[in-house]
Amino acid sequence: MFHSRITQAACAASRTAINAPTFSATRTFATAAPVSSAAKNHKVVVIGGGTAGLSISHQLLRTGKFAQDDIAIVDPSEWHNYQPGWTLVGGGLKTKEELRRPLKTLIDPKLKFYNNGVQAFTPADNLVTLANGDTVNYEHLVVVPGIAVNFNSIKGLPEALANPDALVSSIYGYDHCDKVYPNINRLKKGRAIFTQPAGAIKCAGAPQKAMWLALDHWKEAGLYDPANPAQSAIKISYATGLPTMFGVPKYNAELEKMRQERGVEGLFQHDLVAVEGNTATFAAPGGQVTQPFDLLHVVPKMGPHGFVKNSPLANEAGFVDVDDHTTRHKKFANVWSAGDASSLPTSKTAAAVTAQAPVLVERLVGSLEGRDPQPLYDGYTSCPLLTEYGKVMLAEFKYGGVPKETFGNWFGIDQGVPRKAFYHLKKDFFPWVYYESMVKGTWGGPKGWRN
Ligand code: UQ1
Repeated sequence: MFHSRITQAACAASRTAINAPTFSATRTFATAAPVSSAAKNHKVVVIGGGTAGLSISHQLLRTGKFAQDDIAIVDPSEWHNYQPGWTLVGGGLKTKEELRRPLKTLIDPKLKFYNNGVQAFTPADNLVTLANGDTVNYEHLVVVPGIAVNFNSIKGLPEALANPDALVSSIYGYDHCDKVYPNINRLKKGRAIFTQPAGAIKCAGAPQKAMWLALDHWKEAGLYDPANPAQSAIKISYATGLPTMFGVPKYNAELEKMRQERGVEGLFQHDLVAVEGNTATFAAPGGQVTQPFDLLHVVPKMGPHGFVKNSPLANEAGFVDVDDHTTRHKKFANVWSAGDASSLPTSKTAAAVTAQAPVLVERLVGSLEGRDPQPLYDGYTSCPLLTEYGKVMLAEFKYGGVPKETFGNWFGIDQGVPRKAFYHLKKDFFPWVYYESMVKGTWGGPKGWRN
């Protein structure tokens, strides 16, 4: 076989690490805090040490215009996860442990690191209150804490995920992503349902990536025949809160064709609300619908962190209210945002950050120096969509759902066609370049390496 999958034994072994005492997957932004008078002043305070936070902080530092502790990063996490890799964990292609690093090891010593949550923003006073009550002052604030995955948004889900006997799993989280592949292996017959919620999520293509890999696995195991799904041991349904397979018309047409050709039942505008035993309940246009399942892959609803949503920085939906093209806050000129926490109306991916970060950094530094540079973010984002083992459809697009294909432009190939070369980009190159370069501020995505 041309692809190497991790054995079930290795997956099972990795599962024991879930309960390792040193790890806490939940980003706890505590609200109760002792009063403290400690005040710290920084030129730039960056909220979040995720993909956007690390890229932006290090790109700022690499301009050479900042001294020791001029820039601070605030994040309560102990670990940094390469989240795009969790689909590969779901497919048995990587372990979750190899995708994470201790956050502090990724932060340049020239940056001040507050390993703490945020309690409140007071932008009128250029001040952030940390979870421990300390206050931090800034000239410019970059708010990039990502979004929260709300497992509690679906009744019965936390219990089902925690139950080792229930074939209910999710690639959306460190604690659960390594339950996905063993579950796929365990299912020998019956009905598998893969869900996607209505509303904004990280990487809108990932819910179906999990399904396409599972389908391919069952096909190889002789349990699923795409040409004859009715006679197959396993039946597959895709239940999505959205009206289509994908939000961009060009790629949606290919994926919808693929769904039909592969015999997958489409339950559109079906938004999962509850899991109970072997029954899933969906909110659908005509009212609630229940569906029996033998295996369920769930994508929970996601939304802004409370400390962003309940702050003066948020728009009505709770995202940091920035201009679509400049990444600058609409009301507070010294506040910026990018990535998942931002209001930027594009698909939430690491690829989007490769295009957003340089715009934010150039404009912020220009502003500190009294200049007004004019780079614009065009909405670029990408979804390397695994359609089977060994093939990826590299969807790349900008605002308006308009394709902006890197390799289409260079080599004249159609990225609507799943290809082996893109599979290796997704599985091997992106995880490597991410830790080697992107978190250090030297990766420009489709534009290649930057200084
Ligand atoms: C990218 O730069 C990147 O970051 C490492 C990804 O990781 C998740 C991506 O998925 C994509 C698509 C890019 C964009 C880069 C190229 C070369 C198309």
